[in-house]
Amino acid sequence: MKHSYSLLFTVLWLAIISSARENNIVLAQQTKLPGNYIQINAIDSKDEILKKAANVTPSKIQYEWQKLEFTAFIHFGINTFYDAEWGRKDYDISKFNPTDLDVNQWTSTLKTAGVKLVLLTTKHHDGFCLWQTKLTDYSIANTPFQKGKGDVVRDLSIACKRAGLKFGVYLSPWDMHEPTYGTDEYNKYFVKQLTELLTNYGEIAEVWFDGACGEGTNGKKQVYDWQSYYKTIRKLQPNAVIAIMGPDVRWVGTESGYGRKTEWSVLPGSSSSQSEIADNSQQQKLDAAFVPRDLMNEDLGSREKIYAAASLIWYPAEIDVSIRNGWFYHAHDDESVKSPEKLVDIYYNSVGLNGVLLLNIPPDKRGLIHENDVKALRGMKKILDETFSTNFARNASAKASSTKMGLLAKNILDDNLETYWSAEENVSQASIELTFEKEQRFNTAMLQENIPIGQRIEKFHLEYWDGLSWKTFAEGTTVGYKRLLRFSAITADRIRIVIDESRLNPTLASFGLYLAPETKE
Ligand code: FUL
Repeated sequence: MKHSYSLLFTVLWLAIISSARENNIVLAQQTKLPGNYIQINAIDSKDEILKKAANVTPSKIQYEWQKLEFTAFIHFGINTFYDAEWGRKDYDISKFNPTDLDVNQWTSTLKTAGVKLVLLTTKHHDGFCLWQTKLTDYSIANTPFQKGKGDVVRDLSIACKRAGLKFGVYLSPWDMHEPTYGTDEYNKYFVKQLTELLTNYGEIAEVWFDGACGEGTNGKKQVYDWQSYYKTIRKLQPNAVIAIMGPDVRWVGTESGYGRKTEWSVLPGSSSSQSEIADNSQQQKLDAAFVPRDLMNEDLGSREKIYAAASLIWYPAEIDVSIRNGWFYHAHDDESVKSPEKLVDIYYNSVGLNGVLLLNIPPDKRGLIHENDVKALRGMKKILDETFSTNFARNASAKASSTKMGLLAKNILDDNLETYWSAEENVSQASIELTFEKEQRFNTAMLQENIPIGQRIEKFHLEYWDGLSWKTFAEGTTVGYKRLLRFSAITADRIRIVIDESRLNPTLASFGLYLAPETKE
């Protein structure tokens, strides 16, 4: 999928630039400042910038989304029946006829796997619509499926609700089929499509805009009016996050399932240097803020990056990857469905690296999630359940080297993310010692910062007491919402969490130690 990947990046960058102004206005209305946006002034010292960075926080909808951790993509449509990925503009859509479509099988499979939100490709680049739209004939209404009365968006939204899953829509801005594509008219058409989807199918928790922008029937590419799209979403579904080509959630930069070892949710809002923007108006500075460049860069949020920023924004990472080689179902992928061990590895490197995992599971021509995918998901869940069922740190006694009044170390051991430990103001290095009643054996650790007040930890390590001295058994850089670490099993009755570097005083909302079963990868 290299072609889609580089195209996505190029278009992502260009389109975000063109929409920066409107994008910011929408955000400024949505969140109180400071919140998920802080301006840097030309006179700010490095210390002041660091302090600002430590105080950028997620908006409410960004935080709610982050807590979902594990979400699923469903790529399904006319491509499924043509063995295609990007499709064509002129398919004979009468070929769309799933014989056994069962959205409840999708939701029960996903729910059992631990998924919290399901995102459906309601229209991919080919333009075929999976719902009863009044706007085009190129839809499910003109297929033999359920004699033209079917509506996969309706059925899946109902099934999700029933299963207690959140529901989201992928609507491709690129539309190869729609004749108005490439003209201003198309932007109005797209807003109407959004309006149908966001009005008729209950609560929508995520709207996913792809960066691909190819040619339409007239050979032209579209200039997308992102502002009108965002406005429509904010108005009709204010609790929905707008992802990828949107201001709430960013693309991690690959489609591999692996995030960065150092993953900041606080990013420079613009890569312009302070001197470049110094003469600009307030509005221009705001306009430039949400122009996150270099999303594929290894370093997005280090001190070096934020010192050069014009503003700072909370822009968390979503990590999308398919359980198969393709995004759509192909029978030839049946034997190369990712193994449970590989999926677990992806989980550690996405959810465990301060990201939200968006795992694609494409239903087949029957309209069912294939047996091999079901099996792989079950296997993944079994390993994760076996690992995370017992937290061996749960009953430890906890003592911190520094404690802000009332924000005690023991708060990291309850299951409540709202209670947390904090070091005192101006203390950026601190440790928490945990003592267990008896020796415990573990090979996995979990740390969570209290991100509603910011992401701060830059470097940490974990130590155990071997009877004579403290020995390091794991280390890392950023923590953010969640950091998972795996290491060779340790048996100990005392451990220390050492925060080596932090932007302001560090916090931790949760900590756990677990024993994962041996896996192949
Ligand atoms: C890409 C698309 O071009 C692929 O077909 C797929 O939908 C993926 C999730 O995003 O940009």
